[in-house]
Amino acid sequence: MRIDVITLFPEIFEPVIGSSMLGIARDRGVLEFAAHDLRQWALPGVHRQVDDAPYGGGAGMVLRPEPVYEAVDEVRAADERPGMVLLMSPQGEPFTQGVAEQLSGESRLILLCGRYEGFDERIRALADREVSIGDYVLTGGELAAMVVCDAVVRLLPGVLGGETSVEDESFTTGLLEYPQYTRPASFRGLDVPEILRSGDHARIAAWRRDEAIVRTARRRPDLIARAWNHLTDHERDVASRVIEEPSEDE
Ligand code: JAH
Repeated sequence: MRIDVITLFPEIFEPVIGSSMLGIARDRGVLEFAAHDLRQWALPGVHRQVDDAPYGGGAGMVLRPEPVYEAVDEVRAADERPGMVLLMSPQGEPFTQGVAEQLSGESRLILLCGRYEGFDERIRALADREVSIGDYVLTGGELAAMVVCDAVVRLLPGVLGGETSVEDESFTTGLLEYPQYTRPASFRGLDVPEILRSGDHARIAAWRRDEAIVRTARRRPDLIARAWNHLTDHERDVASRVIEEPSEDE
C-alpha cells in the first residue's frame, strides 16, 4: 500500500512512521509512505499563504481550497494508482475497525490534514471519505491521520507476522477482550485465576468467552446490543445477568 499525507507539518510523521510496526512495514516493502508539505502549494507571494479569514466574519482562519486542490492533483499524479482521498475531520464518519478493514483493501490512500479553525467547504468535494477518530477537537488532522495509518497498516498481509491474533481482537469479534495474565502466578497478593493454570483448554475457552461478555456488558453495553444476534443463549444469559446487576455507586 502507498500512503501520501498532505499536511503543514510533514516532519511530525517521520518519527512515528519510521519506528514501530509502521517502520517494519516500510522496511518489508509492504508500505510506501510520504508526507508532503502543503506550503509547497502555497499562494504566490512572500507570505506563502494557505489560509484566509472566513467569509461572513468570525474568529480564526480557514484553509483555502487552491493549495489543497493543487497538492492533491500533483501528489495523485506521482503514481498510476489513483488513491482514495481521506479528509481528517471531527465532522467525518466514525473511524471504526470496520472502516480500517475497508481501507486496508485499497492500494493507495491520500490523507488530507487540516489546521486552523477548519477548511473551506469546497475542500470536502475532493475527498472520497471524511473520517473522525472520535468526538474531540484536535489542533489539526495530523494525529488523526497517524491513528488511521497505524490501524490500517497493521492489517496488511505480512505486517504482523501472520498471527491469528488480529481475528479475535476486540472490535473484530465485536466484544472487548477477556482478561489476560502472564507470570508470576501470584503478584502482591493478586492471583492468576486457577482455571488458566489448569491446562483444561475447553474450560479456558469457555471462561474467556464469558469474561469477554461480562467485561463488555459492564463497560460497553452498546457493543452487547450490536452483537446480540450473534450471541448464544448462554452468552445472552451472562450478559443479561450483568446488565441487571446493581452498579457499584448505587
Ligand atoms: C482540527 C482540522 N476526529 C478527530 C479530529 C480530526 C481532525 C481535527 N480535529 C479532530 C481537526 C483542526 C483542524 C482538523
